[in-house]
Amino acid sequence: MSIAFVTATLIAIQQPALDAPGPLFIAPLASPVRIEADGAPIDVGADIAHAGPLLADITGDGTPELLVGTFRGVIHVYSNSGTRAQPKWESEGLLQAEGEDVRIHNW
Ligand SMILES: [Ca+2]
Repeated sequence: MSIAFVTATLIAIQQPALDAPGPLFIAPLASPVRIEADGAPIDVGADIAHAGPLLADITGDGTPELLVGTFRGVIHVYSNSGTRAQPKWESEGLLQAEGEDVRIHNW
C-alpha cells in the first residue's frame, strides 16, 4: 500500500489528578482480545515487538485501516474489508512511499 502522507487524530482520556476532590471514577476494562488479520492473530514480534497500533482512514473511504508501527521503524498496514463496528483485517504489507518502505527511526 502506498500513500503520500498520513493524517490522524489521537484521542486522550483525561483523568482527574489522584488528589483532586470528589470520587475517582475508574472505568472497568474489558478482557484483552487478540486482533486477527488473514484468520490469525497479528504478530509483529519479528520486528522486536513494541507494537504501536493506530486506526486511520488512509484510503479516504470512511473505513479506518489498522497501522502498526514497530521498534524497527516500519509500519505494517492492514486493510479492513469489514465494517467500522465489525472490522475484518487483511495484511497489506509494509507502508510505502514512492515505492520504498517507510522507515521512521525512533532513536
Ligand atoms: Ca479506508
